[in-house]
Amino acid sequence: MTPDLFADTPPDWREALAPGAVVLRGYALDAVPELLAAIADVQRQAPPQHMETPGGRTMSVATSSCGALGWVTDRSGYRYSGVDPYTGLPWPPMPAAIREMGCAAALDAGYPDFIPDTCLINRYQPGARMGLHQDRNERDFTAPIVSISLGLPTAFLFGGAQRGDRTQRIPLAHGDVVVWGGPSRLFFHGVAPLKPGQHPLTGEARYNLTLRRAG
Ligand code: MD3
Ligand code: FE
Repeated sequence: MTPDLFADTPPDWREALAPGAVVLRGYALDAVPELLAAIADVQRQAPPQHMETPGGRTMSVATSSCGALGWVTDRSGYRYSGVDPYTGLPWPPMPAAIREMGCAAALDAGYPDFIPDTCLINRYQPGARMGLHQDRNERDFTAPIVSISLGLPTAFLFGGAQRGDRTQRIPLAHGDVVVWGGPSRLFFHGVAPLKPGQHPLTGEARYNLTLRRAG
């Protein structure tokens, strides 16, 4: 038998962030044209909106969704809905390019059975941010969440199971994919304000796609 010195060495594009959380650096780069076309197609049918939080504030991030369900917020709370409150129509179907990227990343991170039923599309323009929160509107926390970052870079704030736990700042760049499962699935997290800049493919914007099993 030939000893393989590298057999147990993880590839250098795979970084463990916390138990269950894996960053796949540059994982989506080859699929960027298809992913950006898919985002444009969804946003044409479900225009991004600055939704209102239950506390009455307007989100700085503009959101839309695709798939059987979409994440919505208004004065009555955060939840998933089968209907886009802006158009009154069902959400557009999830484009194959988005679903395939999400499933491939989940498989590579150890979740072969991930079947997403929604993808939330977050658009950040300079100054837009997301405060520290947990994602707990989904029914089944054993399914991971896959996030794909495109366009301008940002700092992702990643805490722990308690709101007061210290946060680490994780840079997320164009093409990075993160899979959040296991204990990290319910960790507090947020996004620092987007710094002004121009990205050659997205202009003054960062897009984040989060694929989830919500229903
Ligand atoms: C860690 N979005 O939409 S993606 C969100 O960049 C959200 O737009 C951020 O947080 C964004 O809810 C972060 C990364 C992410 C998504 C869900 C998570 C990280 C997570 C759920 C649990 C732990
Ligand atoms: Fe979140």
